[in-house]
This record gives sequence, C-alpha cells and structure tokens, in this order.
Amino acid sequence: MKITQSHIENSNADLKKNHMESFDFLSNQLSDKGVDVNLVVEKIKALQIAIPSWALGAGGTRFGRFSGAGEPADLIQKIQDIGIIHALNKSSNAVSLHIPWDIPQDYEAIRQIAKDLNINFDAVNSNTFQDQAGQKVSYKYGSLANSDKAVRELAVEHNKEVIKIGEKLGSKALTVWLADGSSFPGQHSIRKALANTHDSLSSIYEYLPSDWKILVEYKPYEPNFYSTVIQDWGTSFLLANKLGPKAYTLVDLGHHLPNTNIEQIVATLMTEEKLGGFHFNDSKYGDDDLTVGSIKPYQLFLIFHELAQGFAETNNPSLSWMIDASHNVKDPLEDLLQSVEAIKLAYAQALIINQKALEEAQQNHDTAKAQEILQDAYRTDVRALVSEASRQLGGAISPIKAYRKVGVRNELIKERGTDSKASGL
Ligand code: PSV
Ligand code: MN
Ligand code: MN
Repeated sequence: MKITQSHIENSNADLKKNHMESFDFLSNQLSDKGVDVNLVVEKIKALQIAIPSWALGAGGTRFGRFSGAGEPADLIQKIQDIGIIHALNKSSNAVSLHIPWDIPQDYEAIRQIAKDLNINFDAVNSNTFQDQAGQKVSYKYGSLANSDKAVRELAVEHNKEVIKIGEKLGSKALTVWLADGSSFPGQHSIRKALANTHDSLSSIYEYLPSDWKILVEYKPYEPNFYSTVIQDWGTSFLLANKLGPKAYTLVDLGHHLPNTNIEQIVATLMTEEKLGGFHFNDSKYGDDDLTVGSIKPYQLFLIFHELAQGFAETNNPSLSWMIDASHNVKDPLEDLLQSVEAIKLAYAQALIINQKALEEAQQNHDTAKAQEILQDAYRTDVRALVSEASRQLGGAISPIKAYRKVGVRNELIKERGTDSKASGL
C-alpha cells in the first residue's frame, strides 16, 4: 500500500475551497497583527517528527493487548507505514528504531526502502530493560547501574552494538532510557547505582562517533517504584554535563510527576544548550503515552513557546523530535497522524505569539497583558496554517480525512491479513 499523488489530490479536492477561504481569512487577521504568515508556514513546513518503530502496532497494557489488524510484521513494513504517514502529512520523515526489537536483517533492503519513501533514521534506542533469549546475565536488578560488573559490561556492549547498527543506517544519536532503580528502600545503594551508571555511560560515550549525540532520558518511576537512577531532568543534566559536549538531556512529556512545570525545564535546558531531544505524548496520571495534545494542549503550547524562543535566542543545537505514544483503542496510524498534527498546531500557535508585545508587557510587569498575549495566540484557530504547510509540500489538507478516504487500513488488512504481529511496549 502506497499513498499516491492522486490519493492526495482526490482528498484535497473535497477540502480545498473551504481550506483556502479559511487560510485567506486567517492570513489577513494575522497579517493585521503583524505576523509574517509566510514565514510561519515555512517554519511549520520545516518541522519533522520521527515516528518510533514501536508505535505502529497496538501497544496494550499489562492487563492485555487487543490487537489491531493489518499491523506491520517486520521492519520493512514498519517503515512502509511511516512512509504512509509522511506521504499524508509531510512531517514525519524519520523512524526511530528500538534494538533488539528492530534489528535489520538486510541492511541494503532497509536503506533502499527508507530512501524510496524519503525516510531517515533518527536516534536509535537501546534496550536494557528486558533480558534477551540466551542472555548470560540478567537485567533483573538493573543494567548500566547494576552492582555486578558483568551485567554492566553486557549492557555497555549492547549500547555499542546499537551504535554500530545506527551507523550502518545513518543515525546520528543514541537514546538511552534506563529502567534501573529499586522498588524497596535499602534494595541498592542509591549513590553507587548513580556512580555505576555514570561509569557505564562514560564507556558508551567514549565509543560514540564524533558526530553523534547521546540522549539521556529520565523518568521518575516505573518499572521501579521506590527509586529510579535517572529520575529527573536534574540527574540527566548532571550526567550529560559530566559526560561531555556530545551528551544531552531528552525530555519525554510523560516522564514527570503531576503538575511539573515542563516548559520551565525546557527553558532551563535550552539556556544551558543541553536539550537534545523530545518524546511527545500526553498523560492524565503518569506515563500514559496518550495521543499528543489530547489531554493538556495548553501545556503543549507553553512548551512550544519556550522551544520557539529557545531556538531564536539560545545556541541549543537542533533536536531529535519523536512521538513516544502507545495505542490501545485507536488505529495506530490515525493516532500518530493526530499526534503529529497536535505538535504542528502547538508550534503554529507559538509562532504567532506577538513576542515584541510580550516582552514589553513583561518589562512593564503588566501580567494581565502578558496573559492576554499568550492566550490570544493559543485561542487562535491555526488549523489552516498547518493544512497550508502540508498542502504546499504536496501533502494532504487533512491527513486523517485522506487516510480514511483512501481506506488505508483496509488496504493494509488485504495485504497483511488480520493477524497482528507488531511489537510494541
Ligand atoms: C518507557 O517509559 C518508555 O516509554 C520510554 O519513554 C522510552 O523512551 C521508551 O519506553 C522506549 O524505550
Ligand atoms: Mn520516551
Ligand atoms: Mn515512557
């Protein structure tokens, strides 16, 4: 199944008149406010969000997994699915692989299919939170942090293997998320676990190619419920600083305790030029991995406000952007299209903030005005800007409507059958 130009044209034909009217109306309104609409559209066009290889099938929960149909059976089919998303929205030109779930069998074929679909290889993810078949020592009590040197060495070796795989595909970053921690007080030495983690990460860092980054992801709890070694941005930032200039912090939106001010974390990390990557999702309670923008769209907007300002005013390097969501009740491809759309909407809202007026209000301590300025941008319906960016790139005015009109899932079921095979978290 491949999305063709005529699929896109058919879908856009239904929507174009309405869309152009909305776009013209919005353009006039924004221009009157001093917004450079063309520049905003260009910036939205440039935003590309990687799709994780594990999000293309139903993820399930620990209580069960209700499989979808027509799910990808292997890496080639996963990349084909991302090709479908990218052809529709023109904003998902990369895949983020998880090793060993996605070890390529035939590198040449993988590279070729990705090239044909204009898909790049974003950060590669290592996995030391599960034991693999035949593994000599176990990660049950931790991996890079383990008190047993043999386990740490195995985990370090695995990360080096992941880098080697990434190099063959053209990736430029390794993302490390560790499950390491303890579930009960006294289970391990908190200080030694952190020191071991630093030591292990240093060995991986030394192995990292000169043009690569290592992205250190943090998470407060789960699967360990008393302490997690890399529990928060401070610990990740500390490790990234100790490791050196190729190490950065990765922010996963779901990896914060309730009410954490994530936008403030983003602002601080960017000021320190240490924000390396983003995992987008949404949550109501914990690491819920819900569709981006489905629960807290205002928070997402405020995060993009900090990101947009950070890009303009700091020397923070470009980021690895990725969705990190899981789907239990929706078609994963529809869910991913919705997530990418939500990111683009939040970005567009951030881009139309009247920064000059905001700065003035801040300078004058006019708090009410500052809030008005932010909320004026947030409450603007910017969907036409996002649609226009996609249309100008040859994508769909409404990626999800096009997906349904083409009947993509049915086509995939015809090709792949109803058996679900995709691996996911
Ligand atoms: C586990 O919480 C997790 O969702 C992390 O966010 C990682 O990024 C992902 O799994 C893949 O390892
Ligand atoms: Mn994540
Ligand atoms: Mn997570």
